[in-house]
Amino acid sequence: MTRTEQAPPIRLQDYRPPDWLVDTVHLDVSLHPTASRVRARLALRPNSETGAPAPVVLDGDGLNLVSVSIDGVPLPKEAFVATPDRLTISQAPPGSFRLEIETLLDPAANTQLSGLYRSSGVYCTQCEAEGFRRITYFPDRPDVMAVYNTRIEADKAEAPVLLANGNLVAQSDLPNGRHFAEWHDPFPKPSYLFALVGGTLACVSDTFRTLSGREVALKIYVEPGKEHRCGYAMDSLKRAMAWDEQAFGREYDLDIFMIVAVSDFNMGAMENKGLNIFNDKYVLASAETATDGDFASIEAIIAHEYFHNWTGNRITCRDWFQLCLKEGLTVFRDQEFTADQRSRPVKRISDVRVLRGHQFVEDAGPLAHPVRPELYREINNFYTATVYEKGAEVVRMVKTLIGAEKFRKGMDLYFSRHDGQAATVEQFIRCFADVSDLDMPVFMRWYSQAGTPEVVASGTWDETGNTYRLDIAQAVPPTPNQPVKQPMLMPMALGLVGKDGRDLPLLLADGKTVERGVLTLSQPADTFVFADVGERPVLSLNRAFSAPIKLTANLSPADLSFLAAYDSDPFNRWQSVQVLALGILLADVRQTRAEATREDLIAAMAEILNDARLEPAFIAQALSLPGEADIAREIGSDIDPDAIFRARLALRSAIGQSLAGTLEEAYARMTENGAYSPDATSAGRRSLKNTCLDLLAADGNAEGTERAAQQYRAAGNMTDRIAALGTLSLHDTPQRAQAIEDFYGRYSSDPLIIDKWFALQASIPEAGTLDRVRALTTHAAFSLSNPNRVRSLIGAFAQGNLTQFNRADGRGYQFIADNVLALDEKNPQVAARLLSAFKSWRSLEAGRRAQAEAALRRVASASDLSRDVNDIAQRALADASDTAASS
Ligand code: 0A1
Ligand code: ZN
Repeated sequence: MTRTEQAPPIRLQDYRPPDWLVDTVHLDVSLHPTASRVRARLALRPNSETGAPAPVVLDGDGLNLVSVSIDGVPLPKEAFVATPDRLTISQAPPGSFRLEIETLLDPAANTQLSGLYRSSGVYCTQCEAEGFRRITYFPDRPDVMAVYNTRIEADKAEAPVLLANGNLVAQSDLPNGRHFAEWHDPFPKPSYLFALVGGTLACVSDTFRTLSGREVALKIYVEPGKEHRCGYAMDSLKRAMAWDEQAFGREYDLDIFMIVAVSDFNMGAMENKGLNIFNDKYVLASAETATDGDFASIEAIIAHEYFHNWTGNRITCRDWFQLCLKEGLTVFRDQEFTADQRSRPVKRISDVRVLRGHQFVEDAGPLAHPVRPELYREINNFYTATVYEKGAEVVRMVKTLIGAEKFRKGMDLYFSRHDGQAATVEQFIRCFADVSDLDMPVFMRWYSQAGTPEVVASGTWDETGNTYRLDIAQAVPPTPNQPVKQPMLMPMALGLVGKDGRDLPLLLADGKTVERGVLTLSQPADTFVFADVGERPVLSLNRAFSAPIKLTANLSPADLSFLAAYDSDPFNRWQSVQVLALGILLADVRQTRAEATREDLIAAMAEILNDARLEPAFIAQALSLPGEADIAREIGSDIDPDAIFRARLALRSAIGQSLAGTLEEAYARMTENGAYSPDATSAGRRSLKNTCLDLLAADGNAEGTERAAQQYRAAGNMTDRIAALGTLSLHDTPQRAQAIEDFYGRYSSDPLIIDKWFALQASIPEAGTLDRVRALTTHAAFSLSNPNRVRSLIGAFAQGNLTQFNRADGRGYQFIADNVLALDEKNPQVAARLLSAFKSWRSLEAGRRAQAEAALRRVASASDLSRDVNDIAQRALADASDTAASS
């Protein structure tokens, strides 16, 4: 089979327990750049659950077998069949036995960055989802959990540091400049959590005392010379460890916890047991090199990987369809951590921005899939916003539906009932159903039905009866292979806001109570009548975004302005400004009249800007309009990205002009001269300051541009410098050219900072950008082999520059298609992610749609495509009414 030919898909309904279990794995790895030898000794045992003796069939991927033996006796050639992708022993001995396999690997040639590879001279592994089979033949599925012992041997000069999961049990020098280290991990784990590292690395050490008083050694390994940039990561780790004890009662379980930062990594980071491996972008930070956003990402990702120790590692997934069991839950946990460490409302707003900007877009296009997919061809393509972000929303809804106390009880039950197991989503939700009245079968639809529910709410006050009637209808739109949907069970947090801004009591006319301010919806249409409502209230619905839905409510511009100023729910204050803005932007794009005027919006913003009780980070969010992708999503079809850009620019300019005085004042007030601190309050002040800077320059006036140029030159930290450069980059002036050149001169020796320079230039919404990006692909600092470089230049262009990727002449699509094909030969995972930039192509206007389709078809018809890219291309092109490609 060539790479392009399609293997049959993997289906959830076909799940069968493994025929063989592995109790222990002894790995003996001898590292060499082009010829690393791996000896694996597996203790295999027939799975009593599956009955009859079965052949041993082990997964491989591109493997080169040297030898195989059973219980110490080499297997004759006719006793097994080995291909690069599979090892089959049809006549296995009865009962348990020891299987020894030797394979030979070429880490230097491994450009896919899956399995064992070299990153800037450091040996490392990436085994999720199916990378372990690139190291040795194995039942590479998460429900096979084994205890691992890993012995690594290497040239001491080349790899003085040798790490693997668990605790170090032995190490010693060997003849000929070689040495070895042996690690033992006592916790049974699936193969995707295996890791080893070897190389020249510096180590930053600390310790953490657990709640029960055990001392854990903490180690962060980085490229020598970068130790001073690990402080924030270490601090975040210790705070995450303490938080998990307090919020979830979870203590760390090994005596050592290690993090290794590498510069070539397909994703953000990986939760290997006791040995997390990170993209160095999410470890290294200092005031001079990293922005407030980078610091926040580091804190969140360090926490995320650490939290996986319980949600993912101690309790793992039965199969890859259950991916959201670990990812959705762990994202929920890291979101809660950040909310507690920083500002809960601001965190909620930024999470919802991400959800709408990525997940809602995915859910509305050809790549839409349920939180738990029922079928896949390439699992690496399902590490998506839907599995992660919508997956987290589903867990959040459980908590909102049953309340914090029962939620904690359910979590405790989950940990005690399933510790050490490979579990399913049903088993997880069952724990909550067992401690509450959660209607589990109906709630499970969140896992099986794709698409963003559309909810329409209408409230009316009856003056004579002093009642308020709320009608709420919901529908879930059709998605690929799911034309018809059932209603969802969702928590609807609400308030009825009285004239003085205070919430009126929520008394249902039927005598039922509204617990914790949350209604439960489960029908296509629900009606609630509230009693004793003595004044016309303003409806504040879906507070804190209690359900991940698209909501339309009968609120007038006056109601929205009122909520923006007075709602006790900060999320809905922000949301009301967004709704006002969206109405104006959509009307501008469609050339219709908006209900709300620009003046309404600007007055609402002014009110927030002048509200001294609000935190600056919140104000910054309220002054930031919906993004171009949000506007496109609301429009839904026949999208003209240029019209969207023009409308948004015009509105930003109007805000900047009308509020100039107030914005200038706030800019001055938020400016600090002291030493940089990455804490949330200081970051919030910078965020507001830089939002003001940008709005003041939106219309391109000379004073605004000069202010940005000035800030660029004087900046004492990366946040202020890159923000100023971002504002300058939107205006084709001599200051921009100067600053772009200056930036490269200052930071050319630091690839992570040059990534910002690439991304910024790739995001310029101007016709010249494509040629600029094309030229930058030949820049000495660029490389198609490094995922961070690819994402910052080509990825930023495709995902973050709506007008230029979607150029009417189709050249943006052609450029991305060319790069997907070039990249596919090196790194299919990253190539497939880049191709998913086409996920909204069907909603474009006809001309662009045709251009995008042509580019997609060119990719789809290329010979020798990877399974990764082929899968995305096929699904993106599948006709909405045609189920052939995806079923
Ligand atoms: N489990 C990691 C993400 C991850 C997924 C796949 C990878 O390689 C294909 C690497 C990392 C997390 O959630 O952080
Ligand atoms: Zn994760």
